[in-house]
Amino acid sequence: MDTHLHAHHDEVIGIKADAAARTHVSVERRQAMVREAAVDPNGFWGKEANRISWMVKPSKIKNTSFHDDVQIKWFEDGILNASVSCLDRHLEEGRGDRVAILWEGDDPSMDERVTYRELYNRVCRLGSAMRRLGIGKGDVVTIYMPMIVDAAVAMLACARIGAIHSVVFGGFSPDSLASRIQDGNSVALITADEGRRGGRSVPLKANADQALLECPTVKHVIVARNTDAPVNMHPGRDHWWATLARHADPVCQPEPMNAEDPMFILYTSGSTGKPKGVLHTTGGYMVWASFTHEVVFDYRPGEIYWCTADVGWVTGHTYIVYGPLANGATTLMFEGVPSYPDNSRFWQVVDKHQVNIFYTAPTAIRALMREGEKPVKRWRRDSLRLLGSVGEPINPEAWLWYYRVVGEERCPVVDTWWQTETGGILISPLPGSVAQKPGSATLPLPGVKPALVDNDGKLLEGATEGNLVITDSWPGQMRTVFGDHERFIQTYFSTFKGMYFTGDGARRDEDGYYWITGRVDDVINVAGHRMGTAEVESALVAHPKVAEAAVVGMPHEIKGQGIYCYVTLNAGEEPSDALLAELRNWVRREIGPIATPDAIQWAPGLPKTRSGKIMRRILRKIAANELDGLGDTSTLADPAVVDDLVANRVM
Ligand code: 6R9
Repeated sequence: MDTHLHAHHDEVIGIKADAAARTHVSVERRQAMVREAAVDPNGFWGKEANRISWMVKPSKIKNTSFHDDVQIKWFEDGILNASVSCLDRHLEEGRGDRVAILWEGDDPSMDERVTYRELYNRVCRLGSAMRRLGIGKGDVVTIYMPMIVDAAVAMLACARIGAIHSVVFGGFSPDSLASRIQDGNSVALITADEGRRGGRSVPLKANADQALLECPTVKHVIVARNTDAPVNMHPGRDHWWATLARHADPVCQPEPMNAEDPMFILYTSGSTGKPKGVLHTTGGYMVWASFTHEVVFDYRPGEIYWCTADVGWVTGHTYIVYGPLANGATTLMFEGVPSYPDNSRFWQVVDKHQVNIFYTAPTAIRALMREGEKPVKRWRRDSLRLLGSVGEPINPEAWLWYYRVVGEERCPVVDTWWQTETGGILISPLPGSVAQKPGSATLPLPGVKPALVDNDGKLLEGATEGNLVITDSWPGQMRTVFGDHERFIQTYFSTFKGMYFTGDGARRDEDGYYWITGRVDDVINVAGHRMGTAEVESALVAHPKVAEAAVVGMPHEIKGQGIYCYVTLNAGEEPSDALLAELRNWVRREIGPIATPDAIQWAPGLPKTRSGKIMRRILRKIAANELDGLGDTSTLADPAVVDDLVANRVM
């Protein structure tokens, strides 16, 4: 990990008077919430549960244990449907004409405003159509969509009929899509003809067709028209969305769901090669999404809120779709990229739609920072009042640039730490009630109990550094790994007994502020995308000329981490530039463009212990060009391989 991320930064940016005056979570209210959530979690979360709609209100609130056979139940006798909180309720309470989704196309001349009433109608028609196809409660439906309104409609329609959605990022390859469909036993796939990003098209339907060759469980494919590109339609299996919707019943009764019924699966990388299906249930997730969206972003009715993530990631689920819609917000959905048509696109969109709250990733901030202030200053940005960051540690330099140049020192910055597994934000300042320190996610939200432990699981006190764990449950927590509860317990609750292990390391300072230092496992974070090094390794060794591969993260100016690969070829194969290019493309094709290697080094041998374990610590150091601290190499089977790797490091 980049050393500048560790830079201790003592600057404290106080609570801005202006921000404090406008925020409704005052210092006192925050303290009261923290106290109440700690002392009386049942009382506190029982009350917060009222922020969403229930068919039957829960009487049991918290029933959780991180010990032995981990049990996590929230609101367990409550009955609800997530789509009702996001749609019906707003219609009943007179918000039907408010814009729910403000869509901005990749092409700057394209946009669309969808009111809560229109969204409700679109969701109901798709939900009815899916029911007609025989899809219902508990069925898994994979969604492989571009960033268009229909992506949110598809998610909500699944929620409405009780189907479990599994959104797969539109940038993933056919193989990655297929393995996620297979793992979930999906019965249906919702996709589009094509997606568009940065002026280029993404052949989603063609990718899906290829993936489906290996997915016999999928009986129905629903295809949205987006670019109007010609696609193959497989008779009996494939349906045009518009045709289904035209003939569908406009009334679609919401499926009554128990609070602990599954709501969605989202695949995420871990230390092994196989992505995990993180499973979230209905009640706790919705309460957490709504609560955190309101208090962290200080959301006020009527405001325009923009999260630049993709719905293929958890940030898109919780902070583009469910959190904002549960709160009756206007959520901006952007199809494009920050650099198209030029590097001022974000700020042009902020002015065009008068965005008040803006939430993006450090990698985007660093990329824009490199282009200087001019593209930012071309636009006014005077509607902005709050800025957020998510996805990876934000280095103080980027934080300060975001705060000073983008926000003109007027907007608090919320650096929000969380994970796919946590469902929503766990550590973040609440604007106006927590003084900011550039580079720190600051303090836990009410009801969140982080701690630091050493490698033996001993709790560390005071200002220190260690493994970040959470010692008690919060409503938005994942409940299991889909189809593999043993793996859930193994991954998250066995490293440190009785605690949820995040996989992250962190430092805690004298004020109790948390500074996340990055992953302590074999997961790397490339431009905010989480990736298991084992996934890239297995893609590489699948190539016929590759004997062995080891992949590590390396510091990268813009992306935070880049992908550094050590590759050993089969006997008789010769390294060449052509093979290098071929391997890069191979990984892109196997996983997707986000996994493209930044560096490939030919390694005649890899540093291994006598028992055959690859010493990744050494490989990380070489990739980072930290050649002085290679440590003890005497336990290696063949110490000479290290000299060769050092002499031939690339970049
Ligand atoms: C929401 C999301 C989770 C991992 C997490 C950590 C890193 C996310 C961060 C952050 C430092 C922040 N991470 N937010 N690190 N500061 N504000 O990104 O989920 O894709 O599952 O990634 O991302 O390493 O463990 P996910």
